[in-house]
Amino acid sequence: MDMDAFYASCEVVRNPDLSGKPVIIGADPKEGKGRGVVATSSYEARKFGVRSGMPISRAYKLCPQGIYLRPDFKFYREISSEIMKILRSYSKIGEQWGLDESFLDMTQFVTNFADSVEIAQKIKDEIYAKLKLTSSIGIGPNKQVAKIASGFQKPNGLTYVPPDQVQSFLDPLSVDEIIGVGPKTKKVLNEKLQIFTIADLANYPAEKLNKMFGKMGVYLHNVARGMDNSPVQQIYKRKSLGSEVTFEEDIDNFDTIYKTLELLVDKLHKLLLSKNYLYQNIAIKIRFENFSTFTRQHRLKTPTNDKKVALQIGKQLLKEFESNPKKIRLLGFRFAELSKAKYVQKTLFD
Ligand code: TTP
Repeated sequence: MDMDAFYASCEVVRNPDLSGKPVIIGADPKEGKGRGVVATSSYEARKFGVRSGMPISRAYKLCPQGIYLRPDFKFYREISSEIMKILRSYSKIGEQWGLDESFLDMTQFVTNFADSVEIAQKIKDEIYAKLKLTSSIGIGPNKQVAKIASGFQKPNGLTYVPPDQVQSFLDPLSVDEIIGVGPKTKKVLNEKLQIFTIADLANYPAEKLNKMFGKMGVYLHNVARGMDNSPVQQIYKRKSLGSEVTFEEDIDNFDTIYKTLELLVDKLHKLLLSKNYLYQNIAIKIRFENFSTFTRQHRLKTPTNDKKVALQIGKQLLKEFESNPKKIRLLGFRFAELSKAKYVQKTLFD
């Protein structure tokens, strides 16, 4: 189950006047001069080309008439816990991803796959009745297929992939539909191996994938053939790894800030690897001399343990503060939405 345009939909619930309008959640666009990115947008805003992760200045160019709101995580968390409560009443075996996604293992409640379609519709109806939010559900014989199916007919979708149709469902899809295949892996698959669709991947020799990607290659080969044995389990959604530095003296030199960020990322990344975690969310915290404190966070599409990505995002999140004339008192960094790594990805060119 994956909620539709989650943050934006929550805002519409709070203020029904926004219904049907292009709502964009993220940084302040400051009439096109704003920094930072789009967290999400309503489907109406997506018609203008607005997408998650896009610079807010670009979103503003595409959709100046949009309604731009800063995220209110506390509110989204409250709604999220209502949703998860509803899901738990259908199955105790659940695995929550972020605030708005969850896998449910329905094995013990159904005698055949088709039964779960009816249950999924009930879940969607109950979420809508109680919270006025639409969700999309995918049903399949494993998590990978269910997740891809959940995004297949968004928004307000319900897609059922019976076991004997898994391969024909997966075949035409782009490789980056697979959990863990981000832009970098997609690029290597496309450009080096001429693999574009999941069918291309399924037909590619397993040994070659293995050589190129290590354990990730085995994973790719299996999921392209519809195989995924990973259990639905409670992941470490509440866990995070963070640290803060209060400077001896307040500073205004951003080179020092970035160096400090590097040290924090380095230290926390070692810890992350030693605990075999992946992160999906990065947050920074900055406190100025007058104790005004700001946090910024960025959520990745898929979990990773890549240090470079962490540093790059951390720097990006800090950028908007560069122009602030006040001195800086404290800097914090946090890896959040941690999950256990199921496979260890080699660097792509190993
Ligand atoms: P998603 O489930 O990826 O997206 P969504 O719910 O906004 O829209 P849909 O699934 O219908 O396409 O993300 C869930 C929330 O996480 C989203 O509402 C906002 C947040 N988010 C970010 O903050 N940054 C991002 O880059 C993404 C992708 C999501």
